[in-house]
Amino acid sequence: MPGSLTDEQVEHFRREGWLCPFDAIGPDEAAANLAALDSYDGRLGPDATLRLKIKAQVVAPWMTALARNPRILDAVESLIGPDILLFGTSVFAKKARDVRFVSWHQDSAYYGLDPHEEVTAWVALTPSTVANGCLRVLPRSHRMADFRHEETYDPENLLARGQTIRDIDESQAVDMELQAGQFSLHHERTAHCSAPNPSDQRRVGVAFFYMPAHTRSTLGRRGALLVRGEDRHGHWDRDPEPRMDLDPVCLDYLDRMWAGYRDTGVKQAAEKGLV
Ligand SMILES: O=C(O)CCC(=O)C(=O)O
Repeated sequence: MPGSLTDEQVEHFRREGWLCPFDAIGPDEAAANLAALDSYDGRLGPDATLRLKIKAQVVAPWMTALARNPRILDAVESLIGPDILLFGTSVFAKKARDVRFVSWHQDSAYYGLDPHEEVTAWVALTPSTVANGCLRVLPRSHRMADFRHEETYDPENLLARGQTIRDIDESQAVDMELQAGQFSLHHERTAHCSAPNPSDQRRVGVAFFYMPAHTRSTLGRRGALLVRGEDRHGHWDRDPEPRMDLDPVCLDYLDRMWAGYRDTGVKQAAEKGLV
């Protein structure tokens, strides 16, 4: 498939379910994006990042532009082809000395996508290292059976219901360390997590969820954003695009979609016996 990845990298992704690191934007642009996120604190609640879930690309034009970053899309195109829809975007932020974490989970248990070909590009806006709780993956887990998730509702878990896979062999995990402006890639079925941040440096990243245009929703009609190529299938309505920072129409959409995702995505996981 065309795109920026070598055959070896594509083969690694197909076998292992992850790849990194790649350059997306420079450190200055990462710092500017981080400053924009910080400026939403107060306006979107005490910690704006907690509201920037599942459709966070609608919060501002710069975020939608980052979702369309050609370096990210060139890499993603190598994996899922030229017709690319953005299913969604979530911000994952840990402050310095933050006890919050992300438990082991598979996104495929909750996203309601068929087939499971979604690829996440996790873009670091700060350095993301073992010391401050970077993203960790379990190699080859995307080829294992569906894992069962327990819903813990742990308030320190950054996931909506604290959905957790138990008994992961942590000795096999890979830490996807990144510098600010770099990104990693992981498959929708790859089990992943991140530890608390005991360090003095915060850790902030934006996860973009890309899928090929032929993907169907198993949760009824929903929206997505065409970010490259053509949508010849019409399985998805079109997500709105922000006209300005904190566009009120888009914020309303963001809140409704996040509430719907929490309710129906998790319900479907329960029906499939995954929670
Ligand atoms: O950033 C994190 O710690 C978790 C990210 C995550 O769960 C994801 O990108 O799907």
